[in-house]
Amino acid sequence: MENQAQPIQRKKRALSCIQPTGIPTLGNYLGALRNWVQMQDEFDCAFAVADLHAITVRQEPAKLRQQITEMFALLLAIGLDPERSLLFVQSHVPAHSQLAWLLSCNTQFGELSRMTQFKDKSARHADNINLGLFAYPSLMAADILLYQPDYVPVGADQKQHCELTRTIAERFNGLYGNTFVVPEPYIMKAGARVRSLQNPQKKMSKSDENVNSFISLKDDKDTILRKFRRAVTDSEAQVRYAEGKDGVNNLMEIYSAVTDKSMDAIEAEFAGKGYGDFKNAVGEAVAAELAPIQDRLQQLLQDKAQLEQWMRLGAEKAACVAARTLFKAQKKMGYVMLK
Ligand code: ATP
Ligand code: LTN
Repeated sequence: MENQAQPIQRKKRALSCIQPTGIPTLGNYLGALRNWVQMQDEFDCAFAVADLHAITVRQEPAKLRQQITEMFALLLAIGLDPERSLLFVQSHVPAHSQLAWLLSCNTQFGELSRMTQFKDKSARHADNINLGLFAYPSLMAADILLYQPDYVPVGADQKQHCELTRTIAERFNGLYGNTFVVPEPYIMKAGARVRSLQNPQKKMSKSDENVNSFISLKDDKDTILRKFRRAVTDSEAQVRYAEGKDGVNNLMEIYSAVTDKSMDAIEAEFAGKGYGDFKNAVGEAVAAELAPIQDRLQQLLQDKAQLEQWMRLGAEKAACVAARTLFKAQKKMGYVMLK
């Protein structure tokens, strides 16, 4: 039938956060941040700097303050658009802490005890196994559920927390009536596991003691070229993607992720050439990808007033969305709501 009204399809929603615990690496960028930029076209997106999560591990106040600002600026520098997406700092929206308490009372001790991140981090920080570190997933569930997203784009390491968020949402909906959208983790394939340049059996990690093992998003061109030159490969001296060639495979994956070239094209490009030329090309390509981001980051950090304005805009918009969900949750649980 002609002219029949079509139901309005709302865009699917996505939400993710990153902790301001240091300068992100090429791994964080290729595995998470870069995908967030692309997702803005297809989804209604919200992205936050998870600064409340950061203090589950001891932070130095002056350094934390700087890292929050830098991480927020970096999100803008990589191309997240504060006019299209919701971009904010978690601690600027009190509803996160408020909903976290309600959700904590609906999260079981046994569930939290099973979280591998809690086990890892409490082993690494044995002198500070605090309540917040244990309760981390119920704050993360609050971050997510407040914005009613359909998807949560994260790396594979966050899947367990996302599953617990689903459990908490389903439990709450079952006990008090339908309140939260039950979201799904959204784990991307390309760049999902960038490996250490010094030990390609391990993932690239910003907390690695060996600075040569990772590319920081703030490394300059010379540093990037030098780190790739030193990257561990093998003695075969042939650029090909194959089992047992973890170092070369990793460099090929990085090169492919930044140039969009296929593995076959890369093998052809470096046929008959040594690793020296190949490593140099990878370094050049990565430096070229990061240079505009670094320039934008420098500019953004020079104008703190403008940055603060973006933070304020994000906080205000986020607070509106979050307040609605919080109100609904409080009311369903039996609280007396003042009009
Ligand atoms: P740390 O190095 O301190 O252990 P991290 O680098 O794992 O931390 P997070 O801030 O916890 O960083 O992660 C931010 C996002 O980047 C997450 O979605 C995570 O899955 C992703 N990520 C982290 N490391 C890599 C990597 N080597 N390859 C691909 N994605 C990664
Ligand atoms: N736990 C995540 C950071 C994080 C997050 C979130 C991710 C905090 N809140 C909400 C997705 C959605 C990490 O350690 N990378």
